Amino acid sequence: MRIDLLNLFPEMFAGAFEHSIIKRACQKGLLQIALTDIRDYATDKHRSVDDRPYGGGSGMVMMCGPVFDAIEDIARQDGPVDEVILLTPQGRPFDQQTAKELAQKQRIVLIAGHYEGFDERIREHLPTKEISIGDYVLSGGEIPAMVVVDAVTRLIPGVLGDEYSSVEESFSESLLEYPHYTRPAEFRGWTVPEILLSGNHQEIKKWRQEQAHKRTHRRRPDLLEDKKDVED
Ligand code: 4F9
Repeated sequence: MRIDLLNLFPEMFAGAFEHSIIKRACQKGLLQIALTDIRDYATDKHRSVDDRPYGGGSGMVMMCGPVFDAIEDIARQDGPVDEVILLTPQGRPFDQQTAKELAQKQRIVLIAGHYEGFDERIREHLPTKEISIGDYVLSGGEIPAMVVVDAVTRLIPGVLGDEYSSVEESFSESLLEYPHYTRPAEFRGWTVPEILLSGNHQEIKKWRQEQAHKRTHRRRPDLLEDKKDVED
């Protein structure tokens, strides 16, 4: 899979993709990340990518020209683009289901803007989708783009090793995680639940399922409601 990231601060992404699972996915050739600086497509001597809003008001707006030129240029490179996505607070709320859908694609383009937002003609006339990672305002779309890359990368076939078995996932999906423990069995007088030391794998599995359900019910009942919708 190839992910193109159009943005104004490519340096922000440097560290984010050089560790752990994303790094491994790139090394294995399962993922290719291409950063494009929108500023490279500015046409004036100040390399402007934003301008004051028509109608007045505070803040700056991302201009059409550099974004259209950048998109059209990268679309000419490599294979066809399956999806162009703007990261904005107005977008579809990002969730695991969306991540799964994106992980099926061969090539996606994520556009991370800055300033007050994009000129409306970008969302109207580029074939884009919009994704929000949550109801809060950030300084720009860079961190949301990193969130999407991380969630999607984990779902590309072959990226995660055998340690994440599909059997385990089938019940934990859409539930919160059960409690985890590691050595020592006693720390400052606090012990690990007896069952986990029992070696009885069937009972351990049952206990974990119960814990995951209890925790989800208590903290995120909305997740159980969602699940019911799917089953109905
Ligand atoms: C984008 C917030 C996606 C949440 C982009 C300011 C944003 C955002 N999800 N906030 N620019």
